[in-house]
Order: sequence, then C-alpha cells, then structure tokens
Amino acid sequence: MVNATPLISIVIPALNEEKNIGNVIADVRSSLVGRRYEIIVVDGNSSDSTVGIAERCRAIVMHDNVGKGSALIKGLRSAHGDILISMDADLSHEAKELNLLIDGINIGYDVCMGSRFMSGGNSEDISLLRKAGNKFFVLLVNTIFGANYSDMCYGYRAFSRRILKKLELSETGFGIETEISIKAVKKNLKVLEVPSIEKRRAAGEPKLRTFRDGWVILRTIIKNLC
Ligand SMILES: Nc1nc2c(ncn2[C@@H]2O[C@H](COP(=O)(O)OP(=O)(O)OP(=O)(O)O)[C@@H](O)[C@H]2O)c(=O)[nH]1
Ligand SMILES: [Mg+2]
Repeated sequence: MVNATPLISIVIPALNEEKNIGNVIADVRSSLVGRRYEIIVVDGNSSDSTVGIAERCRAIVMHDNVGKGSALIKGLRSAHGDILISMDADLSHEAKELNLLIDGINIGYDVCMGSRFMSGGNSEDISLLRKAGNKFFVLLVNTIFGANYSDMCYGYRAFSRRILKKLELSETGFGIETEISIKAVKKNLKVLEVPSIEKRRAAGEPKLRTFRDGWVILRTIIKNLC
C-alpha cells in the first residue's frame, strides 16, 4: 500500500555546533509531531561533540569535509523525503516555521524559500554590512535573471523531491543558496517566498566570513550567467 502522508527530510549542515544541535533537533521533533520525518545532520568534520550529540538525539549523521554547500548537497541527495528542507544548526531558523515551508510545497510550489525581507519577515542576526550586501545581490539576480526575490542568501528552504535533480547543484560553500535561487528561475521552477524571522545564532562561532563569502556569492552569480 502507498503511504499518502509525505515524508519530510530535514537536512542540517553543522560545523562545531555542540551547543546548539541538540536543541535544534528537539525543536524540529516538537514542531513535526504527527508528521513522518527524518533528520539528517551533515557534519563538516567538527572538532567538538556535534556528532555525538546528533547521534544521541537519533539523527542520521553523515560526514563531509568540504563546505556548507557540499554538506547540503550530500544531505539532500541521500534524503528519502518527498519534501526536503534545508535548515541551519545554530538555532537561527525557528522550527515552528517548518510547517509554513511544508505547506508551500503541499500547495504545489517546487521551492518554498524563507525570506527575512518580505512583509512579516525579519532578521535579528544580520549586520548592516551583510544586509547591504544581500540587498545588492538580490537586486543583481533580480535584474539579470528576471526574478522577483526579496531575499537570497538565506538557507531556510523547502524543496519538492522531484525538482532536486533538475537543480544540478554544485556550489560547495556559502554560494549554495545563490546557486539555488538562480537555477530555480533559470529552470522555470514555481517558487514561493514565505516570511521568516531569523534569530540570533544561539551560541558558538559564525562560520561565514563577510568578504570572503561575499566574493563566493558574486562568483556564483557570474558562473551562472550563461
Ligand atoms: N557541514 C558543514 N556545515 C557548515 C560549514 N560551514 C557552516 N556550516 C553550517 O552551516 C550553517 C550556517 O552557518 P553559519 O555560521 O550559521 O552562517 P551564518 O548564519 O551566515 O552566520 P551567523 O549569522 O554568524 O550565524 C550552520 O549550521 C553551520 O554550522 C561547513 O564547512 N560544513
Ligand atoms: Mg547562522
């Protein structure tokens, strides 16, 4: 018999998130009560107890030592879900918003993206410089590719399993969200943005470096021009 309840896969790239990962997994579980789901943590060779804690919390743990994008691609490709969700491990993505992302796919969209900058969204975690950079990249992508995004470098997103292959993802680092945003327009996917409130990283060190990763994002835009 075919199971009609969709399986949800939550894919969480994590690097040295021992102070957060247990709470992230617990929050996901309490927000998805009554749903079928799996939680996949893709560890980036953490030197702390991230892996042990994720295992103890009964997440599926995978390993990748290349970068955030590479970890996400690996997790998404091995996920079994009908709906795949990318989520950060630092408690900045609130698990209670998962249901909104899932609804976006259930009503027929291919990709449902959290947006911090549409009405109802917000970020408690972004510096003025990063906000300006994000705005510039959104404008660039909207102008070049004819998109209508309000946010871009944000990793809280849901995907319908059937379009994953179409995206042909390859960005290994923090260019991954930009690559997804651009390819979604180029491949004419049905994209919905929903408001999201990004919380401050709960504990631990940020991994993104504004200038290094700003360049990575610009390079991703240039690479996808043709
Ligand atoms: N597997 C893996 N995960 C990573 C890597 N770099 C970052 N991450 C994870 O990717 C997510 C996003 O990284 P963050 O450091 O939170 O980036 P950010 O949200 O832009 O930065 P903050 O605002 O300071 O939190 C977090 O869950 C990280 O643990 C990596 O190289 N490998
Ligand atoms: Mg973060």
